[in-house]
Amino acid sequence: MSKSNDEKSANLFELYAENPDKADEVVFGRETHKDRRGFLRGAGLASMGALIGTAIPFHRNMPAGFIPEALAANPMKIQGKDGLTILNDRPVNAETPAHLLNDDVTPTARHFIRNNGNMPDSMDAGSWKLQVDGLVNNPMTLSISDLKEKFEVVTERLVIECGGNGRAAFKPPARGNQWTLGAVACSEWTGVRLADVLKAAGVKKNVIYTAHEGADTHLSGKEGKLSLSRGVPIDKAMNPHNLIAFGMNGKEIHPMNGAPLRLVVPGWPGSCSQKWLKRIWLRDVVHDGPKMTGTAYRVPGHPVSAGEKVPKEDFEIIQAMPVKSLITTPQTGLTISERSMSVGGHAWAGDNAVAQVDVSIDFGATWSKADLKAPHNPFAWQRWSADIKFPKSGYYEVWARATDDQGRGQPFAIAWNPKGYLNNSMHRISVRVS
Ligand SMILES: Nc1nc2c(c(=O)[nH]1)N[C@H]1C(S)=C(S)[C@@H](COP(=O)(O)O)O[C@H]1N2
Ligand SMILES: [Mo]
Repeated sequence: MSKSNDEKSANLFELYAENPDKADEVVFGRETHKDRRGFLRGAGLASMGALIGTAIPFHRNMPAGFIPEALAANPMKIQGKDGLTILNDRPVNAETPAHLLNDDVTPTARHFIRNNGNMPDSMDAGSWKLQVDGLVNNPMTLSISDLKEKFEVVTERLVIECGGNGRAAFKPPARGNQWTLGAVACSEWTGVRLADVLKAAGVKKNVIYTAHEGADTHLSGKEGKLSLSRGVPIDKAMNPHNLIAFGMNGKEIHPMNGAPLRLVVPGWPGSCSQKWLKRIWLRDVVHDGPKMTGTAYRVPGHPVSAGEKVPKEDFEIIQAMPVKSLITTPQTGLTISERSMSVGGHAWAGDNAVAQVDVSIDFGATWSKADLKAPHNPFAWQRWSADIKFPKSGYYEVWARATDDQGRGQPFAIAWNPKGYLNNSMHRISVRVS
């Protein structure tokens, strides 16, 4: 297993102060080539350029472990990303404030980033190969043009939410990235159906699980060691809305979101959606890759009290994500002079649809039904909106609560679990009426 997230999250600058060579390696990639004088070359230099947003003509003059001022002043202005809150720079983890997630289709610039390891050194679409093997009748090695030629290309809006979204609200706290609300997005993905590719490969009868591998490398830099390799039961894998995607919002996938090829397995923890996808391996056992075993992406199979120690064998693999909603407009903390206001946002419900959204302005004493739209396609989030009237001036909170088509709603309190997953407690914003 990897080191704890706390150890990993040492600040970029601390890391550079301690060991500049190591820092270059973890920040800019394992294959950070240095010549004899320690100058950064190759993929490492390319990654630095990507962070800065342009090439560095005089890079030969930069000493080892040198942080360009552009990064020092604004440590993580990631090219092609806008307004994200950086939680961790080693590896990069960044979330999006709720009010910047108001679009029906999340722009690439606002799509969160969750990296477990070092980004791959090469993300060249032309030479990319995907291997489909294991318990299949026809093992295949496919280029991206093979995928486009042999299979139907589809475009869908699909929600990806990190299993740890909302962890920051856990008391006592849970280790790991302290996501607040914004490790979720609904971008428009273009690719081929995972199910079509698996059918072409001919899945053998004894297959029970997929295993996904990406080209990113473990933070330790150890050769051949994967940072994360998860899988899903074959039934879930065959859902026609899972995509092997090569397009994001009408363009190529952003490097940090898995270019040039990734899985999108909506409804389940984001970790099932392998980025920089290189291999799909069909297995007759529950996959046991990194972050599949132990307590990773698992919760106790029974309710526990906050802070309780839970034996390992009580943990179960997280499957569908629970029903949830966000208030994306207005931004929390607003002061208004009128007594009425529109609120709105999105709601989503794992493998299910959202049936209803309600809002309250009196701390949950009374609720009124919001207007709720159908999803653009299954697994897209659903727009909701409501007009609110405030009885007098003062401080209010607007709460939103979604209910799925099985009658399951969002709780007020967090269902605490040791690893800080699945916090779907209600989102609330504050409003002052003057
Ligand atoms: N290869 C690879 N795939 C990965 C990860 C990773 O670290 N490596 N992180 C996973 C996790 S935990 C999440 S939540 C999603 C996040 O996708 P995004 O970074 O595009 O938002 O990617 C998943 N796929
Ligand atoms: Mo995640």
